[in-house]
Amino acid sequence: MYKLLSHNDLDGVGCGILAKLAFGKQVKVRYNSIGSLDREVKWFLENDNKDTFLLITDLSVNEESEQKLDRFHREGGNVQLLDHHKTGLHFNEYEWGSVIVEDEEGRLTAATSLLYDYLLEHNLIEPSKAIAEFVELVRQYDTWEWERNDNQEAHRLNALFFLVTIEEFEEKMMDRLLSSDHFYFDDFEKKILDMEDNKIERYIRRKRRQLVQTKMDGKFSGIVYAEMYHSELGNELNKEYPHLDYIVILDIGAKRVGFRTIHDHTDVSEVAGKFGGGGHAKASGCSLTEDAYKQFVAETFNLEPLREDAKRNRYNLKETSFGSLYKNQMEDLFFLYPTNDSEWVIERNNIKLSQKFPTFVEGENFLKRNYTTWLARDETFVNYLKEKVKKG
Ligand SMILES: [Mn+2]
Repeated sequence: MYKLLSHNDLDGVGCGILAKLAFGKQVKVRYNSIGSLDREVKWFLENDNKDTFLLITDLSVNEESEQKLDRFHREGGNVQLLDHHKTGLHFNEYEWGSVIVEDEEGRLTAATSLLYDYLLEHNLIEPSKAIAEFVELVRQYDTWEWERNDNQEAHRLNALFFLVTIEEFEEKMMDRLLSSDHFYFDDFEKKILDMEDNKIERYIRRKRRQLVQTKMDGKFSGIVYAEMYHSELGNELNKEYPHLDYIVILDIGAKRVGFRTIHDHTDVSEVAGKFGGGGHAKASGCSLTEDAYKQFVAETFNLEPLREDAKRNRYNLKETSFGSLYKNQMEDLFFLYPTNDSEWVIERNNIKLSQKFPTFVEGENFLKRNYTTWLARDETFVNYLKEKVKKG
């Protein structure tokens, strides 16, 4: 018999699917949150048959379990831990531990891809194209490579994972991987995934108009309240407002704060660390502590949301030799234009500011960060130019 303890996200469940394909009825699979794994390990060591082969994937155990598992192994028990998180690298000191963050070709790994390699290596699974494709989608999703490759299939696989129960997902995927030459979504799945996409799009459009801007430790961020779709939202808001260093997502009900960035110059695990949280450079989180509440909720509650740049302009466009007009809540007008020596300068209500910028983007960032401006509509632009001509 085999027992698999795995994570309860797509990558963890990908491992469960592979294990069931390999071992059929010979494996029992349990999915865990990070917090519940050690309880399961304890239960296994105290109650399960000593001949059962224990596989742990996509998660690491705590020190106590680590020692118990090592004793179990030294006494002849079969255990294998496979993980791809940096924080688990010390398990490589054990014969039963294998933590690989990058493969030989320098690609980031996922637990599902590591388990597939492991099963192939030990001749425990029949290799197939469909399985390899599924494993690759999971890997790209889990490592965020899908973003860079714009791999929508990987993104949709994760969306489907959340739309159905884990049992349904396992069953559907196993049927498909066993019965077809390639991985695919069926018509029903495509339909519900399209509906889900539309829903997310509408949700994000609404949230785009609720973002408030704030500054902390010299970095600019946009704050939004949201209970759902944090990755998609973080991604879209970062793209819509590139002058912000990162996006703060507040889930008041869950008392959680999420931080997301798409920029290499900002590490949001540092931001979360200030409030006792942690995570990755591009995505992190912390509890809504009193400090975090003060910083992100209380102090920003009365701010007006950022306005989006005018999108249907024909005349007032960005980065033209003619200049671009911006506006803020105080009805100040800012004109950003290039000079002859190809520097960009700004006039605020017709008075030139002392700052000069080597690029349009730097000029615009300055405007948006310091004056919370947005690109004015054509109408405002035309009136502005008329006034300018009148004044000569
Ligand atoms: Mn993973």
